[in-house]
Amino acid sequence: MKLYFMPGACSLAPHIAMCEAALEFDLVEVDYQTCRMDCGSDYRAINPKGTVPALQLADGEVLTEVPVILQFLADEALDAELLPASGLRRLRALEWLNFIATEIHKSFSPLFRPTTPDDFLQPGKAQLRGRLAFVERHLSRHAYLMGDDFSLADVYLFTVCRWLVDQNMSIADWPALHRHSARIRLRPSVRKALDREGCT
Ligand SMILES: N[C@@H](CCC(=O)N[C@@H](CS)C(=O)NCC(=O)O)C(=O)O
Repeated sequence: MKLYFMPGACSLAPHIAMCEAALEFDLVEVDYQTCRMDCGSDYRAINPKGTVPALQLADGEVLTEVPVILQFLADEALDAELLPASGLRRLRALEWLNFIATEIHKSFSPLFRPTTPDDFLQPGKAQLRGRLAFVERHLSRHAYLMGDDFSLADVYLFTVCRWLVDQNMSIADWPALHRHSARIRLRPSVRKALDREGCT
């Protein structure tokens, strides 16, 4: 398998997942500005959306969208128990993946864009704060998003919360979220993936 990534971007989540599952894979870095890969080719030939992550499977098929790739990886490595296998617990985990994707991950996107007008930035940050306050209430009662069990939802949450610092927002404003991120960061898979992406 081949994971197309940009350092520190949302592609960090599947990268951590693959390390967590001890799967074999190659990494291909995509340049944010040019959308080109190390070899010089245009990444849009792999993923026409131009976004990372993309996961190329052994048969050449390409999967995109973080929650979908995370589900694929969890199912590839069932023994690693990265997501509940089925039933209501699986749906609860998917609720978290979807919430992180649509309400947190995508709340960050306009904040990073240099073209976003100033009068959008403060409401955008306020919306993000509201979403994080919801997660904070949950994590003040549970060690992980799925309760006592670590899952890839935690990995995705960790990945997007790393971006708070880029927005001059302190994760310490959400103490339970802060503790959660610190706990996830301690996992060898997380340290390995961060290291390979040249991130702290
Ligand atoms: N819905 C997509 C979003 C992916 C996304 O926004 N990726 C960002 C990095 S976090 C990206 O590739 N940005 C580059 C761009 O938009 O050109 C997914 O879940 O994979």
